[in-house]
Amino acid sequence: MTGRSWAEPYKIKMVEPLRMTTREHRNRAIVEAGFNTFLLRSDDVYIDLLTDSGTNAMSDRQWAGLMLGDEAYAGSVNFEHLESVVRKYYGFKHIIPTHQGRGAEHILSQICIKPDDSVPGNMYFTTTKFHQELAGARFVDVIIDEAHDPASNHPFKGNVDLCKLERLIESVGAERIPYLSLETNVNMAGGQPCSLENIRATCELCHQHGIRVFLDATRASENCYFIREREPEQEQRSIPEILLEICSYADGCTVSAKKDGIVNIGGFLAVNDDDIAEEARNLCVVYEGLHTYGGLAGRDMEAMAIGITESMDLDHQRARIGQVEYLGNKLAQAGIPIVHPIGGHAVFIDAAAFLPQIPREQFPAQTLVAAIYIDSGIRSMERGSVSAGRDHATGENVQSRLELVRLTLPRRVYTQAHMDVTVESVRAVYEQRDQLVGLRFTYEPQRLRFFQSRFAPIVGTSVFANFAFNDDQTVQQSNLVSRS
Ligand code: PM9
Repeated sequence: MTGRSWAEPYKIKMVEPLRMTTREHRNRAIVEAGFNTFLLRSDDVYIDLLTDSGTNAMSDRQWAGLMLGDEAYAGSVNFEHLESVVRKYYGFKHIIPTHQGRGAEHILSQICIKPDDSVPGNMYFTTTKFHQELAGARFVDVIIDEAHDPASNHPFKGNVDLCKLERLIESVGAERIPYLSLETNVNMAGGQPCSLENIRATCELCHQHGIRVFLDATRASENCYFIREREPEQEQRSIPEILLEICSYADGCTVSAKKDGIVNIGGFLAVNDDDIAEEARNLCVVYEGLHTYGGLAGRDMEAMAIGITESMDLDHQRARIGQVEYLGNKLAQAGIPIVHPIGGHAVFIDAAAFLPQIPREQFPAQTLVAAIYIDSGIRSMERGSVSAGRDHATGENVQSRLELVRLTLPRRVYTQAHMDVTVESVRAVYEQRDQLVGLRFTYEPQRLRFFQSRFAPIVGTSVFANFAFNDDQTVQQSNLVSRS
């Protein structure tokens, strides 16, 4: 970026009012939600930084595209548009639409994985790993060590450690590795990119051993932006050029288009192999819908085709990632421990450093998420030991080295003022951090537990030790104050 300020390359045409609540109301709401922000009503949320998934603002072009929805059961023209856009930007031969990313992960895992296989990947993603395990595989993390260190400033913390990968191939044999799962802009590491050089080298090593590589290209265009910014000799290239090169090394990809595809719903699986594609179309019919709509309305596929095209624009990425940087820099300047470098889709707070008095088994990140919500109504997400879940084979809690809170920025939704308010709230909680107490499970679901689990504070009724309220205290609608 130059020395001049940047501004969003769009103006706002429609607004959605936000509602502020009182602290008492929020304390009641988080208790009712079992201290899990996934279980809050969105009406009780002021600034929603839970996720960038499906929460993006569509453009006027995308909304216009909805009106062009061809809702024929079979052979929708919107599918043809989507297919041509995915071929153009990702370069893969076959595309199978799915209702969202995990639909594509399910199909790919069921086709490629046999029981007792090992699937290496550059850090796990919750739904991706879950589908791999459901199909019988063991996930093996082969990301570089720096990815597990919030303070490391490595520019490409998403990179695969080729030595770890070679050791795995030697120990289990290439025939027990159906594919390597290569995530662009690694979510759980803090939205950290992979370098083009590492992607090339990883794919080469896999292919030498006859192992396929499937990208999780959910945030691939954001990864391309970082390659352009940080990798020597890439700064003159466009995002589509870099993306095509990345995909040219791989055998296919799964995508949740709800992220950098800027839509509210949708995803796809794309592959080069004819046999995998045939089987995928077959499974699509079973689990998603006909292979030309994959669980989506025609209008959703149209919005996706346009959204993918918009995500290739450099100014869009500069403003999007620039906003994440703005929030991250302000938090860092305030002394808040965050993951460095600042990632693509979110700022990740290092909850272990923020709350050193709370042991890991009392879930410091889950506690911090609840505390930020109580302070301001800002909703964030735990990305630590709760998300890591239990080992599929032993049932033991997976020891997550990262204990993070994610402040995730939906694309084109919030302004710089919302970022300032967020910084103020995190600072306010930081000033009261000594008062925070940890959490224990009161309900733990068997699968993807972070979505639906419930907690209670270790002592008292609130994660703020000095905040108590009576059980018979009812919160009236009049307690709500609207913010105009
Ligand atoms: N990611 C996120 O908030 C939404 C669900 S988990 C809270 O980050 C990657 C890298 C993702 C992802 C979802 C999926 C699954 C796959 N890969 O949610 O099924 O970040 O569309 O995609 C979420 P779907």
